[in-house]
Amino acid sequence: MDKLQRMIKGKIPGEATGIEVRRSVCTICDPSGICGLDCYVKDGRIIKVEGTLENPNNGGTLCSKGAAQRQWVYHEDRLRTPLKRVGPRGSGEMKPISWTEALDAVAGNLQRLKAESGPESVVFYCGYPKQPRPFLQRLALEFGSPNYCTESSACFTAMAMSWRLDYGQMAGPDIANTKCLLVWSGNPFYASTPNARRLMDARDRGVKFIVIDPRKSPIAGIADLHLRLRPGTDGALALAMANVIISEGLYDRQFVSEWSRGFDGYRALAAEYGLERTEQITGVPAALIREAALLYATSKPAAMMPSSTPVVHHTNGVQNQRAAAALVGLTGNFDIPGGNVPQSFSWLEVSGAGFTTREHEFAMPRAWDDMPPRLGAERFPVWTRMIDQGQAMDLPRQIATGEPYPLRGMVGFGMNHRLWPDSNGLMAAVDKLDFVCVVDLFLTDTAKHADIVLPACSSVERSELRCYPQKYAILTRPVIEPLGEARSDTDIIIGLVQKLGLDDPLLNPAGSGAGGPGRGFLPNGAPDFGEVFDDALDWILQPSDVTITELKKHPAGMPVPKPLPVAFKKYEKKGFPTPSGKMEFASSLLEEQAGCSGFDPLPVYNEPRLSPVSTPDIAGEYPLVLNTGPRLPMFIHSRTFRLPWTRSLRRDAAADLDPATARNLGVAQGDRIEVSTSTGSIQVLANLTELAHPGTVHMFHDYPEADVNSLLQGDYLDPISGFPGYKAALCAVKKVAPAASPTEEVRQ
Ligand SMILES: Nc1nc2c(c(=O)[nH]1)N[C@H]1C(S)=C(S)[C@@H](COP(=O)(O)OP(=O)(O)OC[C@H]3O[C@@H](n4cnc5c(=O)[nH]c(N)nc54)[C@H](O)[C@@H]3O)O[C@H]1N2
Ligand SMILES: Nc1nc2c(c(=O)[nH]1)N[C@H]1C(S)=C(S)[C@@H](COP(=O)(O)OP(=O)(O)OC[C@H]3O[C@@H](n4cnc5c(=O)[nH]c(N)nc54)[C@H](O)[C@@H]3O)O[C@H]1N2
Ligand SMILES: [Mo]
Repeated sequence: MDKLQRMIKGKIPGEATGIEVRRSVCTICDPSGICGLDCYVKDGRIIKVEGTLENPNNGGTLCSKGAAQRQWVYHEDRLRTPLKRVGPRGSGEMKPISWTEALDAVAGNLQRLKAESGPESVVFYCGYPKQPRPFLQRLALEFGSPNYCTESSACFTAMAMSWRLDYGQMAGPDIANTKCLLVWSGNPFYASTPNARRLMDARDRGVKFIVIDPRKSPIAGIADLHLRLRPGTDGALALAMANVIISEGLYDRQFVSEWSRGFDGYRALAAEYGLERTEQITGVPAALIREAALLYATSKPAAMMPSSTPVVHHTNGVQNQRAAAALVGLTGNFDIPGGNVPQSFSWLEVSGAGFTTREHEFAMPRAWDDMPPRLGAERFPVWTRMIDQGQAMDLPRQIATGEPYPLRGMVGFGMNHRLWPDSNGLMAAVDKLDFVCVVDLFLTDTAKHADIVLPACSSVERSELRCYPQKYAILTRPVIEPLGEARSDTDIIIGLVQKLGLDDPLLNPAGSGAGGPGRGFLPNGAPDFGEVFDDALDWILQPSDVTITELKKHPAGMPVPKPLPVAFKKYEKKGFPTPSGKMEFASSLLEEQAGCSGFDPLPVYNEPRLSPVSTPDIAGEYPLVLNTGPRLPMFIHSRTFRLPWTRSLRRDAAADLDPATARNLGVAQGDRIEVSTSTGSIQVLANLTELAHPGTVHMFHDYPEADVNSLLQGDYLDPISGFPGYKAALCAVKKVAPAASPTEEVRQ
């Protein structure tokens, strides 16, 4: 082999080899793990990927999913053309059609439904992808439908709502300056490797870790204290900790008396959670609860790290999360260096990136009051008051009942029916709609039910703006041509805005309905909306010093110019953005809803709706707690099952059981078991692991062959947020067949 061939084989970039390193981002995890991605491109194809060294989030690293990027981008199942359904819904019988035909069909059906049943009859939905969201919301509202909703109906929002009920705003941990980190759920070693690296740095600095998690997760393994509670009992635990802190006189009297509302009621409520009683409820030894409360209250400053989901994935989730968040104010750790610091929101669900944008104005071209009520408005009034989206968990109900008005059409970007509890029920409901369009990279099991399927492209084939709490921003440009006729989600939305002839000075500047004023056409024949997209971003960025022109000069991203300074104790000047202007141990908003069950103004503890304590009769038949969706390092929701590298790391759908629980059931490693609830059953392999909580079955979600959400009831929801109780239902486990071979094992 000559030298050049060896250099090509070694993928050495340079003129001689014709290999160019182009910068992009990996959005396989979104938004917590948007990692900088260096793509080695030769002859228009990515031949290798690496993490971008300059990117402050990943600093040159990539996780197993990011490393499998090329299998994601070039997967043989990638959609390459728009499709039209020709067989029955769900059959997957589709025929390729042109973009013109596809967009005509979507726009035509939307106009028809609008004329027949009003614009509100069409639902615009976005799954886990974040990039299209402000654009899709703008399209929905301009079309006239209030029914814009997203996967945030089951992720993050309820946690943020809980903090907002207490403080009027969310406040993240100032990890860099803290002495003690109270990790209230969250497993960054599996769920966010960039964060895990920051936590390891904190650990090296001697920061104390307290971890609240039913499982012996990796972070629990390095904690000073690990409180291993029964899933869904967080509220009781938090109140018991408050009780210790208050009765030992360790709370911040000045903050509480000057800046809080409802403390007396809160103190009385906490007093009901003595250590022994709380040990019985949570399973955490009394002495350990006390020790954790003392460590958190006496370490100054101390920060709490909430996760976006596990605490609020419960039928009692918002109140549990409120009780946990209340400890921050109680101990005087709110908005101080090293405590929990609220920071303004920048772009695409990232706060604290050091600049503000006009994202909200962009996404909200109309006011909610000018439109009919949103999805879930009546059932989840607190959500509707606080969140600028519909609550998607109400979809099956409204489709079935037609109340308060019929829903007839749906446009779903990255829509995965397996997200919903009673996933099959949701799919059956969607099948009743008159018209469904799904936009995805793959012909997923959900997309097979659509009338029109549009091919989206991956992050390396599109332009997008992203930012980081490290005061850093990046604007990517496509590093390869889109596969086949795939298009970016935002281009699809701009195309629809123009096809529908919507009056939108930014996305339809020429006001044409004919395909737009782009700069001509892309090599794959699509109209080039690059300028429209860039101009829209520039408009959005107008209040900041970040500009598209400057970003273009820095393909790997750049530090935000003149980042907004981080200020502390902002409430001393402006008060809290709550109705009372104070931190609310007793929530004014919930007070208004008094009478609805679970809507107590104080963060009361109620058992999960299904639990060995609340429903002992059901627990007689289904004695184990079903805790679904614990993250696995190699999978992300439904996305990476089909990639050979990631799938090889855990081939079989499996449920985790602790060895003692398994022994009692007569189950051994690798045995085939049936996990059942009163709603249904699935078969998976048993994975015996000390990580698992005794008496609990932990099962990752979204496996096509074993969909754990088909075991949950569709109305198993938190009454305040509408979030599903993914993390505590009841189930039974039965051995179906012994392990196929002694070597058959699943690992984590
Ligand atoms: N690899 C990978 N990474 C991901 C994802 C993925 O699917 N795969 N998903 C992304 C998304 S969308 C999200 S929202 C985040 C979630 O990120 P994390 O919350 O960090 O991850 P989880 O594994 O869902 O939950 C964290 C821990 O919460 C514990 N837990 C479960 N139930 C309870 C409970 O009732 N109380 C308490 N205190 N703890 C409980 C679990 O045992 C687990 O160890 O991860 C993101 N990152
Ligand atoms: N049982 C249980 N269920 C859960 C959870 C749990 O813990 N337990 N977690 C919940 C949480 S926190 C979350 S965030 C949700 C995850 O929510 P989902 O939206 O179900 O997440 P994904 O399966 O990652 O993505 C949905 C679809 O988006 C497609 N997609 C990927 N990238 C793009 C893109 O750029 N454009 C377009 N148009 N499509 C794209 C994917 O191919 C996929 O089909 O699941 C929820 N469901
Ligand atoms: Mo999530």
